[in-house]
Amino acid sequence: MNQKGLVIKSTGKWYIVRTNNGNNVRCSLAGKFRTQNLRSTNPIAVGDRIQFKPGNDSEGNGTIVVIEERKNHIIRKATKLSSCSHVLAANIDQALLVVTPSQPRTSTGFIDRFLVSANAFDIPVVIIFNKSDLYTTEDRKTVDTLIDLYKRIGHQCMITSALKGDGITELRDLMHDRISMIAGHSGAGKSALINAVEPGLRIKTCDISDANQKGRHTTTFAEMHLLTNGGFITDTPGIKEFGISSIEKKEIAGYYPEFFKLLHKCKYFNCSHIHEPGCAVKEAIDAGEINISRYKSYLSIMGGEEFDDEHD
Ligand SMILES: Nc1nc2c(ncn2[C@@H]2O[C@H](COP(=O)(O)OP(=O)(O)OP(=O)(O)O)[C@@H](O)[C@H]2O)c(=O)[nH]1
Ligand SMILES: [Mg+2]
Ligand SMILES: [Zn+2]
Repeated sequence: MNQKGLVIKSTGKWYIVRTNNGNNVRCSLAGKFRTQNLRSTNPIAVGDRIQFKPGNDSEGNGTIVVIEERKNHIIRKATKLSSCSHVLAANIDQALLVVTPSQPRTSTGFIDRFLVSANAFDIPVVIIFNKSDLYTTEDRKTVDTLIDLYKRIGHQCMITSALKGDGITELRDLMHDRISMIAGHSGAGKSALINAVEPGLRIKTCDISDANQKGRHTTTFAEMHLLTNGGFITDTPGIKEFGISSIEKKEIAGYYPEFFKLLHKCKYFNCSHIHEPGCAVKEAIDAGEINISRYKSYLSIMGGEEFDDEHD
């Protein structure tokens, strides 16, 4: 008989499935799933609820035979021009986006692309500004400006230092009893933050490289960790670029909440806020009510070639 479980780790070849009674079972994927949806590099992601046939080989490996419907997921393309998508995590209550002003630097374009993808599934995103112990006066100003910007459009923001422990109690409270995923560039401190919240986990972390101030891709597979006080946190490998996937071009503006709020004031009901006259969004930008960095990231997404419908 099939058993139910939760995928807590995926290497692409093997899946570690946690059963309802807390056992971890190594499973492979039934062949039929491999050929479906070739545009995705991973038909099953961490967080998926599945059914498996317990194995009868000497190692007790199982075979995943049913993938239950997902409540939501965070999906991206590795590069803007890539034709393959990758699901970072499925069935999450919230996403934690780790941002650093330097070492490595996170751009607003990257943040906004992540937010658009999360908004498409109504997944709340908390922005975590990490490595506060390293901030220069300039970094601090940048972070304060970004916090002001993202709070205004409805995102909770936190400042943390995994190294010094700042903000870790708040982060622990935030993760309590929720299924969270953490994302960001390599070296931003995702694994270090999880270790700070839950020291028993001892996840491997690694210094960023001196030469280019970038991370070394220490975490290579997404993995869901159980929190002792309740909840799960999925650590993910660092991502360089965030290509939009599975969203149509005409939907993008709807995932910029401050643009969406003004759409009814635009002259055209289907205004793209790019070239139309009487556009309330452009007026709000001129009046300084909408941040120019948000409009720039919007134009970059709209001008890109990452939309699936255009590749078909
Ligand atoms: N100074 C300082 N260093 C930190 C902080 N958080 C993490 N680091 C360091 O930054 C480096 C990278 O941290 P990781 O936790 O491995 O980064 P990651 O985001 O998990 O990176 P990938 O697994 O490669 O995606 C490590 O040397 C950490 O010790 C912090 O708040 N302050
Ligand atoms: Mg890591
Ligand atoms: Zn408009």
